[in-house]
Amino acid sequence: MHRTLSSLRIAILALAVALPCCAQTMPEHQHEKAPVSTHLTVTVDGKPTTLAVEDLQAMPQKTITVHNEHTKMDETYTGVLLSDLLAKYGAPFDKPGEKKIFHSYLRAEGTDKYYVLYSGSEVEPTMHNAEVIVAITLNGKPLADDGQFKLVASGDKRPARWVRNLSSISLVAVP
Ligand SMILES: Nc1nc2c(c(=O)[nH]1)N[C@H]1C(S)=C(S)[C@@H](COP(=O)(O)O)O[C@H]1N2
Ligand SMILES: [Mo]
Repeated sequence: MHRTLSSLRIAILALAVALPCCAQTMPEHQHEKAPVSTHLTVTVDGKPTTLAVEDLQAMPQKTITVHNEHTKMDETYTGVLLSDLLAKYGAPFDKPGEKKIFHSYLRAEGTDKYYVLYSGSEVEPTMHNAEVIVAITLNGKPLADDGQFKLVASGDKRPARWVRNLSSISLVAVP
């Protein structure tokens, strides 16, 4: 009898310790921390160029305000249009270049290896209404935990294709 009581006490104690820990399930929009991105590699025609945040700061800046469906907040991002980056590093969207863009996809990857695809046409503002930028600030401040670069698209209903801690973008032609 004595024995049963004390093991019951131990069981209750163990439950009391374990419960608050199990209750800490993460809200849907929260995420594991990824290593902070400090460089961005842009690859066009298999040729990689590694950029620092200063390289993007020196380019024309684009600001977009988007609604983050997970945080339920409006967020204002500033950075460089992805199409400007592609044009600068070998994929201009001009008459000779447009076929290449039409036949290519973009693979954008974060430091945690999370990656998403966009089609070439979808990131080209002369083709598509929504804007895709490589952001370097959020609400006027550096991105902090989201790294130095974050891919943000104004046309998506939820932020799943926004890539925090963006570390590489490749334009890949589909034969
Ligand atoms: N690097 C990286 N970016 C990512 C993810 C990820 O796991 N790693 N998850 C995506 C998904 S599925 C969502 S819903 C949003 C959520 O980001 P937030 O919590 O910053 O709003 O980030 C997207 N970008
Ligand atoms: Mo998500």
